[in-house]
Amino acid sequence: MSFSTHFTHAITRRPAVSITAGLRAVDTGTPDLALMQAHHADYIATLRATGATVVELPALEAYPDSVFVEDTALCLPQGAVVMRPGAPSRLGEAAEMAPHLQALYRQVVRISEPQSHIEGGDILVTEVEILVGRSARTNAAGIAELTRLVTPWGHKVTEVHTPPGVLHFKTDCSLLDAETILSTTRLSASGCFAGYRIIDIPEGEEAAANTIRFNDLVLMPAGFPKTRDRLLAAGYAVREIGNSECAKLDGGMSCLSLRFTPGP
Ligand code: CIR
Repeated sequence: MSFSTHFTHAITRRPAVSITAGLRAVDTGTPDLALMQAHHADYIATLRATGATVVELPALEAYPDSVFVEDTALCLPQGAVVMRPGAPSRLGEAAEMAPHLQALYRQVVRISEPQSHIEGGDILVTEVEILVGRSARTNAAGIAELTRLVTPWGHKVTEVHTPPGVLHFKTDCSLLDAETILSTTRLSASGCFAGYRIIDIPEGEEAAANTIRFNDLVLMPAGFPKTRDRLLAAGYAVREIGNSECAKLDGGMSCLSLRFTPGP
């Protein structure tokens, strides 16, 4: 079973009322909390339908973006790494996540150097390496510190680049199985996925690139029929989840959970 696609656990956090103050690159309207909650419930039910245990943490009003738990940690089979988000308003979210990881993992380590910044959205874990995109949120010091922490666990970190103007590396790509990556062409054109099979996002549907392979399902945002049909034709079991409200805050499928199998 691939550790990069199959998991026993996920952690999510309920959206806060303060979500309306969440960070966004472009203002496309105020997110509707009730609709976001309905989408979030569907997302959690879909994760659970695969047989996984989903921990639902309470909303954190002090952190408008805290529903996007992925950015707070990197979860690996050997242990968890607590991140140091590059967005100042999100820095405290990582400390809020740490005790929940400590409850499930024997080894929890931290990105701790003051100059280091790194967010989970910039990290794509595949079966053979950990790709980390430098971005406005993730810097070289953060990647270097992550490398020092996970090398003893047997992981290889490869530094890549998040395209300019794109929030996170995984805004533009996702792992579909041990060999296959779904990617926008603006990202894959950089050559960062050499050696993998690439499924291209159809032109105009770039916002569908952030999906998650979670056990036997691929969760993707609703409203991107060309991408859905391409994934179905490739043989994946696809579930479409409403993402209109998170999209207003540049969030997608991966951002909403930490996915992992705690080590022995
Ligand atoms: C932010 O700008 O940090 C949030 N509004 C969106 C975070 C999305 N997270 C992710 O892609 N992993």
